[in-house]
Amino acid sequence: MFRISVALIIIILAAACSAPQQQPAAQAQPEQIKIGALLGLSGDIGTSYGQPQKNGVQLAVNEVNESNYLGSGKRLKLVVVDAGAGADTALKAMTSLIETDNVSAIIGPTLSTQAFKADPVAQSHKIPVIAVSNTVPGITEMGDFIFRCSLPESTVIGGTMRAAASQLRVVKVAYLWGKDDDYTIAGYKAFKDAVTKNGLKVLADETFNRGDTDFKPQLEKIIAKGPDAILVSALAKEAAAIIIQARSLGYTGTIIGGNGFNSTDVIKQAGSYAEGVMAGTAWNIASINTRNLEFISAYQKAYGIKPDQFAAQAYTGTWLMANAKRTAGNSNPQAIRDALAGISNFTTPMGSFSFTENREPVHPSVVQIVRNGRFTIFK
Ligand code: 1QQ
Repeated sequence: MFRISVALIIIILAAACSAPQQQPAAQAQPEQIKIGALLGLSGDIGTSYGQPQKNGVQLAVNEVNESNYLGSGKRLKLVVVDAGAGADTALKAMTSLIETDNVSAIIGPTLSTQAFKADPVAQSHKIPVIAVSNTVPGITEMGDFIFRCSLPESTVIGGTMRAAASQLRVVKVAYLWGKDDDYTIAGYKAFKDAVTKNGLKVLADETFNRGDTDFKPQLEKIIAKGPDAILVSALAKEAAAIIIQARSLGYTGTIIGGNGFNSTDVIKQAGSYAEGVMAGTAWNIASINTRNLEFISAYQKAYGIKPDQFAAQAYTGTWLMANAKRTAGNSNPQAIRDALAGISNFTTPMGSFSFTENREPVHPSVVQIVRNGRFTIFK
């Protein structure tokens, strides 16, 4: 009896020891590759630029992760910070992304004015940056870790003014530009170059400051001279107010803007006054390349609204960064930088994309005009 009991206990113990483990096998945690998005999510640029940019970045990160683009076990981890609307806030946010969050690459910041202050921090830490909306000359000259996928204002405005001169027979023009922001100053200079190249006649040259809301004194002077077109270099909030006030004062000529006009928020704010407004752009919703159609439909599905140029560029910049990370095969910022520099003919919603050896974008631009409340391609 005793022997049977001992044998039974031994059998039970042996069975218990060899029983399969009940705890689930420890899952290997995916390797997190941190990417920072430094975007102007508040102040006068939050709704017009920062928000669509955030949507674009987030959509690309989701797609990269869901498709296992970086290889199994590797995931992008997105850290979004608000760069605010000014240069000092951008500098602070850039410093915290690099020194506290330890990101290995950065998308942004929204304004060139912010980039000139914040990007030197990334350059000195040798962390690669892709600007997705900076259009002022000199951005990539800050250093070999600074790239951009946003076409410089000079490229885009040149095409717009050629089209205005040849197709709309614009001959006499007036300038209205912001004199305290790097972008609005660069836009003015680009307009001036294009005006000279096309042999146009300048009737007036008026300025304003960022944050101004009343442009009637300048517009009255301009309109009294009778220009065929007013060339406006302004950020979104001022752009919408200028369009509304020019039309309210009875101006019926052409209003031409630069990159600052390319937010759907400008058209929304200006409503029917925006009809006929022209602007050069790096991207247009009517471009029917397959990658663009995929992007537009994914964006609409995710957010229930249509993307604009700022969303498209942020989405593109994030995919470029993901591609560089995949090529690099690790999170080493120097390896990511080198892989970015080698990108050529990458398929994006903006067309086939390459960087020049100076880290500037190469892809087609388009001229657009507002018709029936939306941007359409000007032909
Ligand atoms: C710049 C711009 C602005 C219009 C971006 C929103 O082009 O600051 O360079």
